[in-house]
Amino acid sequence: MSTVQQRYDAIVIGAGFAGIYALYKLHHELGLNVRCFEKGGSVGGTWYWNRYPGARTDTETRVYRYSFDKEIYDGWNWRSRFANQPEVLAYLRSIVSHYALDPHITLDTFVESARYDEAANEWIVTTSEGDTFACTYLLTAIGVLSKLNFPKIAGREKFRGMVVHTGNWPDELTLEGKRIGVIGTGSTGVQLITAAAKTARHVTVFQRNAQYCVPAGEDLVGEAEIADYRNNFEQVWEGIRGTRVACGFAESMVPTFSVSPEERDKVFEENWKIGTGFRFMFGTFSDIASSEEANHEATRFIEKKIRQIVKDPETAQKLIPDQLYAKRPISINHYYEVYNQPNVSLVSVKNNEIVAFTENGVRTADGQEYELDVLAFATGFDTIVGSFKDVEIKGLHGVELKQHWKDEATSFMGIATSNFPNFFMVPGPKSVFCNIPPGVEAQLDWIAALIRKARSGEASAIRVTPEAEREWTQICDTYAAYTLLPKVDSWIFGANVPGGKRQTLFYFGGLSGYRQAWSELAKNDFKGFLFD
Ligand code: N01
Repeated sequence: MSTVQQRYDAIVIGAGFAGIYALYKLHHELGLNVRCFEKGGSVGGTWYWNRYPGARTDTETRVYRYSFDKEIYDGWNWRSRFANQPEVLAYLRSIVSHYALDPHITLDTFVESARYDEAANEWIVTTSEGDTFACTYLLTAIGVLSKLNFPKIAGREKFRGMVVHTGNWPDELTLEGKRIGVIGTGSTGVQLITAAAKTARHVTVFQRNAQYCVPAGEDLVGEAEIADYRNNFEQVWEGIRGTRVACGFAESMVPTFSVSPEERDKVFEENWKIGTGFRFMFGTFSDIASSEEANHEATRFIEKKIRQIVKDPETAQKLIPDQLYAKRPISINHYYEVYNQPNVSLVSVKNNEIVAFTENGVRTADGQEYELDVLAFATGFDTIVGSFKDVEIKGLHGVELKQHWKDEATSFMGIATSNFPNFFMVPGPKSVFCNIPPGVEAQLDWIAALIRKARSGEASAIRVTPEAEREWTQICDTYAAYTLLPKVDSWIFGANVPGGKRQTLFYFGGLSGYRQAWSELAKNDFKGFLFD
């Protein structure tokens, strides 16, 4: 067994949105001695790896950021309503340098294992560099969507072109003048397709299930609007924390069928123009994501738009989903329009899958060959649980996290799990489903409160009771059942990866409900957590 090189109060794994805030919170606010290990060559997490053309946020820039520091908000010179990948990365790097967090981050280092040493009450962490460290508190901030889902297609070695996954896009790869195939039409696929259609010689889209796409809206933010957000910073964020999806718009309280058909269409039309999928799903009417009849009204409207925009009726028909509007909503400008371009073609692989690579491209089950220079997999990720698959984490009595989760990935409050003392996940399974930055801020603010409480009472270990974990699991299942989201297969329920286990991976009570649940816990002396 290798010797411990250094002891820390806390180790944070990952330097994306969650890891950076964890480091800030524990080091700056709690004054702990913290080390953060990041497998990438830069901080940024998702925004470091997902460098494909067209990658950008689809939540407005003003709310796709931290709320903890108004100073940074004031000084940040932003104009894009939806920050693109380099802009988000630059923003995260600016936070790291503003708070002088760099010296606490070790890049290019993958944490391979972490083991709880009960006698010493410390975590022993080993890295890809062969180093061993010890810490009291271990925090994973390894991403919701970071383990690539890379479906296998036979004959890869035959293909003379390039194969990439959007979640690990090579810097040097440009698409200009090339024939690109894109597998997948989720949020990533539609961004890549729309961007590639501008410069590629040809884009062949391999679509399994179509999804409902809503325009993102205007690209730029005016100065008056920015000044308004800056002047009302606290009120804006307080408002956001009181909503479910926390995306910065007023969520509707109006049921779909409480208004006339004409009024319904007017509301859908207005929101189609303003843009964003989340607003279309949650800002139009209160029950689009919970009532099938209401959902059908929204899909009828989007279907009409698709038929109006796409000139070829056969292509339009293929682009119309035959499922409920119940995946994570997509926002994208000019997506349906690209199918009117001669350099874009749509191939349905729903009943005609890609069976093999050939020397020059890929072949579908019907024997048709598609010639390509690049094949891009925009096939998504193994949600949350996948992020833990490559790290061996052992808690009390040497029990492995994977074993602990063999029936279901569970947690209490989405951050901690029984048998794993002083171990926190941001986010872990059954975390709040909402805009990521305010979601992780809420989690880390409370983790910091737990650690503060433990240290002030001289408790050496923070644990979770199995009962609390079971109860939270039930709460999450109950909220999920109120929605239509479990009725379609998607990454939200882990149903997107081959052999993946369908389970409730999120808490659907919204950020407001989640924060409320924490406030009540705090009033109740954090019942469910044990301070030994
Ligand atoms: O992944 P997805 P994503 N053969 O799982 C298809 C966030 N995000 O990377 O629907 C053929 O949604 C699959 O088809 P089907 C955002 O939260 C945010 O696009 O399963 N196709 C689907 O079309 C988003 O929701 C932004 O039938 C296969 C696609 O691949 C989340 O990331 C931007 C296949 C995967 O869609 C994930 O989005 C980008 C196969 N074997 C992403 N396997 C922002 O704007 C899978 N597919 C902030």
